[in-house]
This record gives sequence, structure tokens and C-alpha cells, in this order.
Amino acid sequence: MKLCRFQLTPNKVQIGLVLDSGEVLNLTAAGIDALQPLLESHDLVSRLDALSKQSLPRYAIGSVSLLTPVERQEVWAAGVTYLRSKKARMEESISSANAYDRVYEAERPEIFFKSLPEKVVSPNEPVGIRRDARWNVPEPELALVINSRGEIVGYTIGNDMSSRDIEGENVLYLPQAKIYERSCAVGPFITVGVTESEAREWSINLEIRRAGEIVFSGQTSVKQIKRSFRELVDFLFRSQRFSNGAVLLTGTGIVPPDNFTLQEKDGVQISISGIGVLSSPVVVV
Ligand code: DO4
Ligand code: MG
Repeated sequence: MKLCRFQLTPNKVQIGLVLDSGEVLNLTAAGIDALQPLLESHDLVSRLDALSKQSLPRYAIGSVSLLTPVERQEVWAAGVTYLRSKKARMEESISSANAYDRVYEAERPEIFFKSLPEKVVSPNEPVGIRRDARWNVPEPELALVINSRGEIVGYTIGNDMSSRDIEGENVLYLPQAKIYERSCAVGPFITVGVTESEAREWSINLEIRRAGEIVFSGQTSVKQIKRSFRELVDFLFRSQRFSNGAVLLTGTGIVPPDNFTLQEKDGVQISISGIGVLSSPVVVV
């Protein structure tokens, strides 16, 4: 089951349930005007099941504008959760290679703040590359959708846009490499009613196009993530409350070759098998 936020006309955000037919069922017509109360409910899947049987307006998915499903949640991200990411970080950062090596093995994971909800970029809206960076990449990541009780209630797609030259120059520059205008896209759907072991069977694909040609493609599997989702969420929720819930990106396992950097007008397409496709053009910010 997949939830989304969408618009038919500007300025009116609606909540939808994506049906197997490929249509979007309008849950706002049943009085649901935000995702958060749904994500807090104790019987989410059975509620959605009941709603799916109601006679509500439905639209072809291609006829609506999909928005990010992030409403008021802070977005956080875990790093160095895949061996591929650990190697890439150690190669790009001469001064801090040891830090990345140690965090991969340590009990405490790397978790960093990524975005305020109002700064999150919706599907098909541009993601940014910093004008003061030379080496920019997308990071395609499975994102956990967590309610205020710390329960993982769904999964979506996140893009942790990153400036590798800034990150590699000095580990203290990490926030500048990670947090800037349009550096985080999330969406389009939240898949619910799936266990961690089912989500671990999903694959993640990244395709980057330039002038219509594919200039990079890569694939990984969610099962390559070294840590359990529960472990990551438990660390995030240690000594911190999230009254609006949170979204946690789980790290990247796809790293383009070192001679690759994004350019303005590139197209980034991230697919996760159990969720869908998050597409974003690239702009310089
Ligand atoms: O420590 C740098 C960030 C790593 C990261 O974002 C990732 O592994 O996805
Ligand atoms: Mg990342």
C-alpha cells in the first residue's frame, strides 16, 4: 500500500492512496487532509484497507502532481552504512579516512541532520549542486518514515545530495557538503505495511542522464545495509523527541566513479523496487 501527497490544482494539497490499478484514490474526500494523523494511527493498514473500499474520487496517477510526503518531519540521515560508502569516503578524505573506517565498525552509527521539512524538494522539482563545489553527486537512499512513537511505519525514497570535494577536504565541513539549498529530495510515495525483512529484499537503482544519454547507472540492494533499521532509529530517538515523527535516510550504496560530477540540467532518477521512482533535474544553487 502506498500513500502520497498530491495536487490537482495549485495551492490545494490532498492525500492519496495509490491503488493497484495505478490510480490515486482521494482520501481527502474522506476527511483526511494530512498524512501525519494516519502515520500515528495504531491500525494504519486496516484503516487504509477500509478506505480503499470506499467510493471516493480517483485519478490516473499521471494526471496529478505528486508532492513530497514530508509534512512536518525533520529529515535526518545515516552515513557509512554500506561498505561501498565507507570505501568512497576513505578514498576522498585523506585526513579523516580513519574516522570513516572506525564509524563503520563502531556501535554508534553516523547520523546527521539533513533537512527541515519545508526545505525538502518534491518529485520532479530540481535538486541543487553548490556553486562553490567541484565534485557533486546524488546519494540514492531508502528512507524510513517514523512516527512520534519511534515506530517505522513506512518507507520512501531520499536523495542525500552531497559535495564530495567539500566533505573530503575536512570532516568538519560535512554540514556544508550536505545541507544547502535543494540538497534533499524525498518521495514520491510512502509504502506502508511492509516489514524490515521484506524491505531488505528491495533493490535501489540510480540513473543519471545528460542531454538524453545515460551517463551513469548503478544498482545496489537494501540488504547490503550493515545495520538494522531498528538500530538506526533507536540511535536517532536516543535523548531526543520527534513530536511530528521523523524521516531517516539510511545511507548510500551507489557511488559514481571518482571522475564523475553532476552538471546543471542533468536528470537524476532513483528507483526502489517496493516504492517507485524519484526523478529530479539538477540546478546550480
Ligand atoms: O560521512 C559522510 C556521509 C556519508 C553518507 O551520507 C552516506 O554514506 O550515505
Ligand atoms: Mg548519504
